[in-house]
Amino acid sequence: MPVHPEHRAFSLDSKTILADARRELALPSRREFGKRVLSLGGLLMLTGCSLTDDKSVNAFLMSVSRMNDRVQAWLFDAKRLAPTYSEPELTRPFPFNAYYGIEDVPEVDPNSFQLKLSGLVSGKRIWSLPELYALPHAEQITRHICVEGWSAIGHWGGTPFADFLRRVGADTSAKYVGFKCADDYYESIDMPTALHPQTLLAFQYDGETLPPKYGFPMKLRIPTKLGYKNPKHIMEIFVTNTFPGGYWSDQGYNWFGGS
Ligand SMILES: Nc1nc2c(c(=O)[nH]1)N[C@H]1C(S)=C(S)[C@@H](COP(=O)(O)O)O[C@H]1N2
Ligand SMILES: [Mo]
Repeated sequence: MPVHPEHRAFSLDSKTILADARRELALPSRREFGKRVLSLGGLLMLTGCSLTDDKSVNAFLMSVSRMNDRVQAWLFDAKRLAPTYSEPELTRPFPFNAYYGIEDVPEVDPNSFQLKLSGLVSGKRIWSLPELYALPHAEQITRHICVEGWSAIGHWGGTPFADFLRRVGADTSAKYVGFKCADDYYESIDMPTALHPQTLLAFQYDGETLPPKYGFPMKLRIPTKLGYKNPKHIMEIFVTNTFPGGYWSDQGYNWFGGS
């Protein structure tokens, strides 16, 4: 199983994780949580897992993470704004990151590019880049936080994603918005995050067309979420009620990924 670069140095040892979980629940500070909310046994009953082998430990941890998604979704305040910064605070150079090296960044041809919309969207037409560039424009200077332990302040320009979803007739009562990318990356987000006022379909970095390394032709910039929830090189956007998962969350990272 491919491992996020941060975790390449050590592997996931199910016995250690279980011992940690037991120790956590036994801590005085956690005891109340355990008593009032759930013990490890209670969690096991709820998730229907037995923890007899690595596979069931994985399934158990995944279902705890999905419970955590629901708690995070419930705690998410649709109007609370991520901090914004000023021009002098920009991180230069802004880091590049992907599951591959910079020499393998996908090359998308701007002349033939067509953004595809699918799923629960009434206006399923294709969008060219000039049409997308003509949409209402917004800018933001926000902090991108990567789970690998770095963060950087960047300046992005594009169109507010909530406006775009409404313009194309997306069913905004649906649960998820999913993204397919020009590389093998894919990601999905909950609808309240998709409609958050700072969620931006970004075509620009630092006042210029988004360069290939930062996600040409477009990325979704979500300052309320961790870096891996911000898909670059978006080729298709779909709206669905079926959980689509994501490149890293399907490998054990928490799907909600709030920052
Ligand atoms: N298509 C695609 N999008 C992606 C990734 C990727 O590998 N492919 N990596 C994610 C991760 S983990 C991070 S931290 C950011 C990095 O974005 P940047 O290169 O603009 O810093 O892109 C995210 N979106
Ligand atoms: Mo990341």
